[in-house]
Amino acid sequence: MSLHQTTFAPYKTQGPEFAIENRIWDADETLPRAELEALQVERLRDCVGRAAAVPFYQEKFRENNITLSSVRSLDDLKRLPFTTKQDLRDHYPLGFLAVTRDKIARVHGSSGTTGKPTFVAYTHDDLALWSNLCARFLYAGGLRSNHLVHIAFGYGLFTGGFGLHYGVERVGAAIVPAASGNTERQIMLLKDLGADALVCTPSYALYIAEVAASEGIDPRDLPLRYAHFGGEPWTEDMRRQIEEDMNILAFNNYGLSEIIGPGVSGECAARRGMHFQEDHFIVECLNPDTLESAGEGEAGELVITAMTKQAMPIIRYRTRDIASIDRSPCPCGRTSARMSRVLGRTDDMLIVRGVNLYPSQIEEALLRVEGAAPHYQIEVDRKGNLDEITVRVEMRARDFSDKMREMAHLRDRIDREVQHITGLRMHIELVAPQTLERFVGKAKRVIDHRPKATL
Ligand code: DLL
Repeated sequence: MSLHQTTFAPYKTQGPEFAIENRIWDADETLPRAELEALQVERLRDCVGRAAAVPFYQEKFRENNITLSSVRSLDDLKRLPFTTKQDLRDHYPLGFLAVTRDKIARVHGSSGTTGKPTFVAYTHDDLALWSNLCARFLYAGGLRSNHLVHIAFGYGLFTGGFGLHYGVERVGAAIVPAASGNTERQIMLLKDLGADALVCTPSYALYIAEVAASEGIDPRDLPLRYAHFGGEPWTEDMRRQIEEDMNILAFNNYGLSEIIGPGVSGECAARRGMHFQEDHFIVECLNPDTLESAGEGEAGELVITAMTKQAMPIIRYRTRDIASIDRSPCPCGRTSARMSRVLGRTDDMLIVRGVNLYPSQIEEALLRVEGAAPHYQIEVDRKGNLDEITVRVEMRARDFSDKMREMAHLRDRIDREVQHITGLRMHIELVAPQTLERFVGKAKRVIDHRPKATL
């Protein structure tokens, strides 16, 4: 029996019908390491060639004397420039295009620190690649062509909905494109249509289970068997809870829009980390302060090069995500390195109900409202199974009033601006002047009570 036919029993006490047959979607997932690395060098060179069409890279290459002949091995990656979210912002909206605009097939985006998103573009080939990469991890996690998949990710600029949608289609399975919101309706669809697999953020799955229970429906009785969760951090404890609450097997997948969206890495049936799709993305794990390689198995910032994307090749993108990389062989037979859960971020980005949120967005909203002082505090909690945000805004003494109507009006205006800029509903609390803590050094504006993953 070859490794690829191994059957993995889930680690929890579900029946044998949950055991996952380990099948590989495409042969490139099992390329011997030497071949994989040779392919990476070839693709990295192609990528540098294509990136030279982007003014940002052109300039960086010139400054650092980088030509195609300087890229001969993977070691040469170290000489290439980093790319940050700020670089993408500085070239808003599509200054990183390496193709002419008529070659673009789609644009997605993710929230930025201000009201404007960061846009990413795809050619038709990029979209085909993306579907295949999503198909790989979905298939690794038990999805088969006879399944029905309920997708409860937003369909829009966010890459979650469309990315997973076409990945599921590529596997050949059927889809209920439920999109996000209206949880009662989601439960009705899950129950009546009988989806086998659920695709959404892990916190939304917990919430679905909770709402179902409150409606007198035992979520364990739903026909669901598998779930593919991603888009936000979660923990092993959360996995256990969701699996128990819903009687399913849950898999983790990771991605970010700047690189491609979901499909950057995902778990196989062994569930010992997320296989990085290294034939398309090179991953480095660096100490975020020194930018030296983190030691084997040590946590560091993931820096990713998207070698094969045509519309927007991206070199050494600093993800700000902290994780570790495991290069030991995996029993599933895939030869790629695996990343741990995301353990944290090097910046202050929060992910709330699957939406990326920067405290500076809230600051921007407050600046638009006369009377809201610059002192604010954001508290994030998981109430029941739903992320909730409270924003406490300190009033300026001269605007502080005992007239209920005036205060309510001010609160509503803040509420509207915050929702307009972030796309999220939050509780807005106005507090009296001089009540919020003041800071000498870096302000600590965010208090996040949600559980965090550890290595
Ligand atoms: O969240 C892409 C995605 C959608 C991945 C659906 C998986 C499923 P962005 O909106 O650009 O893209 O947010 C990317 O989300 O840098 C991480 O901080 C976080 N993130 C994504 N997946 C995971 C995960 C999508 N499995 C940012 N665990 C990334 C922890 C995750 N964090």
